[in-house]
Amino acid sequence: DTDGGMIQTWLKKHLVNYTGATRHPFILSIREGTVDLSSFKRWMGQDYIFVRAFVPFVASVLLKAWKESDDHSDMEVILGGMAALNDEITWFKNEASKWGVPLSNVVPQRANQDYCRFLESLLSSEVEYTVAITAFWAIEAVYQESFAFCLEDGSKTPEELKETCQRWGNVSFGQYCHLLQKIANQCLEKASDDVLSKAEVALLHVLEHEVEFWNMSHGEI
Ligand code: HMH
Repeated sequence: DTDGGMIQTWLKKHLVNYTGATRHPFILSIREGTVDLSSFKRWMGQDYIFVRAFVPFVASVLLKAWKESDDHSDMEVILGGMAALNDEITWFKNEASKWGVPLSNVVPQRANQDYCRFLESLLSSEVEYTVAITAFWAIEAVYQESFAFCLEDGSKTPEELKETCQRWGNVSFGQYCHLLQKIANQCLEKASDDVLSKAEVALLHVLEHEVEFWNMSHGEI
């Protein structure tokens, strides 16, 4: 673990949790081509609500970077992430209308509410930049790893779902996640033990919320 930094160390330590989030049965079913389209639509409606709550969280990370980071490029990477979210909201609206998913009356399910509440808890100025950027990286990385897996050679992802998988599974989203990981590692390198343990807990919370989020696709409330 000499150059992978703290994130690499944590991913090894919590590999079971990470794999649970990035190789969830819902993702495996997309990759196998056996996914139930009503599950996919349910995920889509819920994720649109999540992404809308994700924007203020990313804005708060941007604010913390501006105040607390000594590296100017951090802000630019985070700003790029915000710009991508702007596209993502437009994409959701188009994609949902193609699938006949009405976004205006989606009822947020319990797991979604819990995840959004967790994001809200990280908005506070009491939450250190290091903790927030670690959570931010983890949230993006889970989607990147999950959807990239559906596009690997040998996957049987249905043609009509490939565009969704591309959204998070593409190479440039992967590079962006890598930049977030680098920023998080730089912060963690300088962090106190107290902040380190808070960041590790935040990472584990993200992984739990992501698993619960995928679980919602099954449909039981
Ligand atoms: C639940 N996690 C969830 N939704 C997303 N869109 C992302 C992560 C990545 O942006």
